[in-house]
Amino acid sequence: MDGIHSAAKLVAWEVPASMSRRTVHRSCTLCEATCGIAVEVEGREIRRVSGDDLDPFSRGEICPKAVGMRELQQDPDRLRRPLLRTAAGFQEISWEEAWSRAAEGLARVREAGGPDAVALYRGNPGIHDHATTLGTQVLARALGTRNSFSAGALDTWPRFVQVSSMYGGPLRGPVPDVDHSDYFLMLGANPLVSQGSLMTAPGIRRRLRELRARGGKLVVVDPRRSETAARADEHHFIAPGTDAAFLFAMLHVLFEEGRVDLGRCAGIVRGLEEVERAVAGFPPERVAARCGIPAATIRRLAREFSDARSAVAYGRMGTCVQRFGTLASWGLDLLCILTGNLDRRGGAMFVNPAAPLHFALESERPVRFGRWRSRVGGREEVLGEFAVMALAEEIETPGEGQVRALVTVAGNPVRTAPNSARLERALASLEFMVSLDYYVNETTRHAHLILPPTGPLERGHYDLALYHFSVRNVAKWSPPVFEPEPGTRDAWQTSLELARRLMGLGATTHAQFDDLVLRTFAGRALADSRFHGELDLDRVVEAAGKEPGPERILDVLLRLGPYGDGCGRNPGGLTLARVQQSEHGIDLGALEPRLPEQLATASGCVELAPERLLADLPRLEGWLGEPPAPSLQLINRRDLRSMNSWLHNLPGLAKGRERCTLQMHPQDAGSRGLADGALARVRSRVGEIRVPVELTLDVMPGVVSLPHGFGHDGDGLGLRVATQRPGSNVNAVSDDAPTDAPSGASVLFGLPVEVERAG
Ligand SMILES: Nc1nc2c(c(=O)[nH]1)N[C@H]1C(S)=C(S)[C@@H](COP(=O)(O)OP(=O)(O)OC[C@H]3O[C@@H](n4cnc5c(=O)[nH]c(N)nc54)[C@H](O)[C@@H]3O)O[C@H]1N2
Ligand SMILES: Nc1nc2c(c(=O)[nH]1)N[C@H]1C(S)=C(S)[C@@H](COP(=O)(O)OP(=O)(O)OC[C@H]3O[C@@H](n4cnc5c(=O)[nH]c(N)nc54)[C@H](O)[C@@H]3O)O[C@H]1N2
Ligand code: SF4
Ligand SMILES: [Mo]
Repeated sequence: MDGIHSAAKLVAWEVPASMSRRTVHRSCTLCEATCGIAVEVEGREIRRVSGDDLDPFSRGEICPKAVGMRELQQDPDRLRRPLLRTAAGFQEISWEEAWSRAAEGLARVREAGGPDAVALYRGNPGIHDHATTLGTQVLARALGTRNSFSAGALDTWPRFVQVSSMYGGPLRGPVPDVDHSDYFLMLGANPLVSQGSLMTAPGIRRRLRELRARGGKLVVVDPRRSETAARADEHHFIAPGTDAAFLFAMLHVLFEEGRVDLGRCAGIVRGLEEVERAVAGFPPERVAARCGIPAATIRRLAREFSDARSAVAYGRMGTCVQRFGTLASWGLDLLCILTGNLDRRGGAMFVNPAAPLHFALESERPVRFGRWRSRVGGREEVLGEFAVMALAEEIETPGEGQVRALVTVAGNPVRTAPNSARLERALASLEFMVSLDYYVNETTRHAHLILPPTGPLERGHYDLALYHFSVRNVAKWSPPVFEPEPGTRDAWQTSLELARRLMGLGATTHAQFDDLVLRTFAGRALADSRFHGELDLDRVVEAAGKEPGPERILDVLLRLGPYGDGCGRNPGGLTLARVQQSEHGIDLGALEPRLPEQLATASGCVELAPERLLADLPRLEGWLGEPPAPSLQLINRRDLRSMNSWLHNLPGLAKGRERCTLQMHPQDAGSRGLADGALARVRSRVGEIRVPVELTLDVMPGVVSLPHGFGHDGDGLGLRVATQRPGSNVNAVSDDAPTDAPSGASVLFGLPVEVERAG
């Protein structure tokens, strides 16, 4: 496992070469790293998947999951045709019948209960496929429901709310300029396993190694000595949920010691005095004991950070899905800004994506939250959605607008959302449910219809969403490796077929509808682009050509983007065709300073002290004032060969030692009579699970760690490999009640649990 590069050899699967072999270069779509892979095929057989040495971004690096691209393509359990649930189980039906039945079933519920009676849930893999990203936008519009949900409230919301509040929109935040940084302070992220998140950085292990090799320093702050922490210059245990306090203490030191220096941001920030007042109450000596980090260490880290030639503070799941996720995310950016490291080489920098998608998430500028509220819980709308914890209550609670039907796209909320048993009961009670998914899994087993997309190597691919977070500006098109298998339909077609029917446009042909969709996207992209006012929409639509499909939209986004040909206004600029000519992808260069044009705030400044964030300070103060809870605190972890709740059905990734263990400090285990390997019962307000204990000094005393995404149990799953080693479902014990106030996101890490010997 040492060296991601050598993993390429591990996963290689060689057979003798033959004349008919060919190699297709493309990107791996299994995580956010977008590594280039070389797929060697013979007929429809995949002979080998390895790193693409000529990909300018990933330079040959891959991780062991890359083999999953082959196994997923070939998995006999992966669905190829639509399934209808009948009394005798799931049965294959024709596509025409499937689309019609799906649209009719949804329309029926909508007619009886209004548009909000149909809910939509979009899962994580949808952002790894441009056709699904764009297609589900069309579907969402056709459904017209306010009951729209995604994995966002289990993941990015605190960061997106903070970034929107400070810079004007969710995709406008900075990413670490890891390749040039001299000091990397990392809280609550484990990129050596996750491969980076909201930081698209293929080969992150190499990048961090290079940072240290050039004299830079990597400091990791995490309640677990993670795989990344183990390779850092320093690791500090921190008590879960105390990151905001820790970061405010560092900021306190900057003010106290006269170290505040805005650098490039001078003159374009607002609210510095408010920040000074806000952190005045957080001297290191006050928070040290609660964080578990000595005051002298906090002071030293603040000085080191401000003295470094360039420095960046980065956090991910551990600073998001915790009790004070938005405040912690705020603290990270403030630390960069107040030390002159925002928009500075080696600091936190802004990406300039070739195919910008800002308009897709920014219905207003600056983005506002809470424009409407959920019916039952009164939860605020965030980026056009409600937190997925509201889904169960909206299904359970009768009355006008009650959710009676659901569409899921590429998601498994019955395993990935907290209090999953409650959500599963709710889904089982629905009148109608449609899932666009590859598998019959814990969620889709409740669907009346499952509509699978084409295989992962049967589609073209562009990392539309992830390139908004890449640590270099890049553009790469991946051609399909194979023609789609006969009898399959792609995600785009299914989305549009459903949308067209739901919009009552049955008389419109698919091609006409595709034109309409193109025009809508092109209009929004044009209004958003630097060519606004210079080009008219007809010209843009005409430039995109006549071939239906999501690639026309991609072409428009590239042409109107910062490097685009402007549909002729900027000859020599990017078009999709030009991107396609570069087999290994195009490097558009290192991140460059982008202030102030990056900003979409009303003031045109970086808002250092947004009202929504300031308003959460009393909650933090109150919590710090209470004595810490006596129970153990549960945090989660990820596994290198897994991806959230899926990929467990792929034999090459499922093998190896048991991964679903409760990591526990010997001190905590001893006092409960738990030996290594013993079966523990983990209990919370919402449920209990049984799981083997793994004793380790790598977790902080008082903290226990479980992986997320397991629990492939119960009836009716079409996962023959995964069900052999089901593991335990952490979300059976994750409480769905606690939230991070400013974002409404779930608190998944740092939840209280009781652990005892299973009798
Ligand atoms: N306790 C706890 N809960 C968590 C987390 C945690 O750390 N701890 N992490 C959270 C995070 S960060 C996330 S992102 C979520 C993920 O939550 P979800 O998005 O709900 O779950 P996934 O496991 O990513 O779901 C993947 C589903 O998509 C299907 N799929 C894969 N590729 C495709 C495709 O191309 N098209 C279609 N149509 N379907 C496809 C798979 O078959 C599978 O059913 O989980 C969250 N939940
Ligand atoms: N192999 C693999 N790769 C993945 C995934 C996967 O499931 N498997 N999932 C993908 C997805 S959807 C995402 S969003 C990313 C997530 O990417 P990361 O956030 O990098 O991954 P996590 O493992 O969730 O890391 C969170 C870290 O936060 C720590 N932590 C927990 N609570 C706290 C706290 O209160 N404070 C601090 N400072 N730290 C805390 C945990 O111990 C853990 O080390 O990974 C992606 N990549
Ligand atoms: S790091 Fe991510 S993108 Fe790269 S090979 Fe592994 S799973 Fe694929
Ligand atoms: Mo995620």
